[in-house]
Amino acid sequence: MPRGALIVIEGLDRAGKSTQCDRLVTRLKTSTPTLLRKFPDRTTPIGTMIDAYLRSTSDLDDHAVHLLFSANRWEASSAIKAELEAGVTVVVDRYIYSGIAFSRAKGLDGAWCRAPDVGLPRPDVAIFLDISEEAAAERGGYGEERYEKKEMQRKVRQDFLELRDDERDAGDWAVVDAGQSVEEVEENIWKAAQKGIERARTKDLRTV
Ligand code: T5A
Ligand code: NA
Repeated sequence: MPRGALIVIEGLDRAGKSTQCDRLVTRLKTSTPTLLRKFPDRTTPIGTMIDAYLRSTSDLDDHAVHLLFSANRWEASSAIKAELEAGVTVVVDRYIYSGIAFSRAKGLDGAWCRAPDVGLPRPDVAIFLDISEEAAAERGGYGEERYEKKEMQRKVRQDFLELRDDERDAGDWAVVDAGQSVEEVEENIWKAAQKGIERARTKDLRTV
């Protein structure tokens, strides 16, 4: 049985990740077993601490919260591996690239940020929904959580684009213009997802 593909959707806050993950999962499900996962997963004990931090009801050192985000991925990692091995395609709403980009934007060292995620299942494709901070800010609900500020989002976008250019990740990335209509974005994500599905058909799962 062929393994499932690990497809990651990344982007700035309000880029449309959740909207598009739902559409992608619905579409994939018509031909292959597919599951959606989201990070942070706010339902676990670690996720509860992250949620309190993001909603500014608790304060944490930047390094400590970075490690919590990574630990929140590690909590799910063996389940994700088992799902992929069982032939289930897993679509993930934010993953390691958010972890690195947001913490680097706060001034943490890049190599230090990468280290705790080393060994996690590596995406077959990471699809980055690119949007200007201005366009993202105009979308509903912006400004409620800790990182939803223009200056922070500008730095995070820069960081995401640097990650794309980093040779360690370059082959895995696809950039999609998220400023288009929901339907246009969906179509471009669908095309990019095929790259990951093809990779999963022909190559073993790697680690970060
Ligand atoms: N974080 C996360 C870290 O710092 N480190 C980490 O390791 C991880 C994993 C929470 C925060 O945590 C940080 C990053 C974040 O700041 P989150 O829970 O994923 O992460 O929260 P958000 O990214 O803020 O998620 P949102 O749900 O707010 O944004 P989405 O999912 O990108 O956007 P979505 O689909 O909900 O859409 C937002 C709005 O835009 C509209 C939608 O209808 C909705 O109103 N919209 C469009 N409008 C016009 N045109 C389109 N094409 C549209 N698509 C959607
Ligand atoms: Na979301």
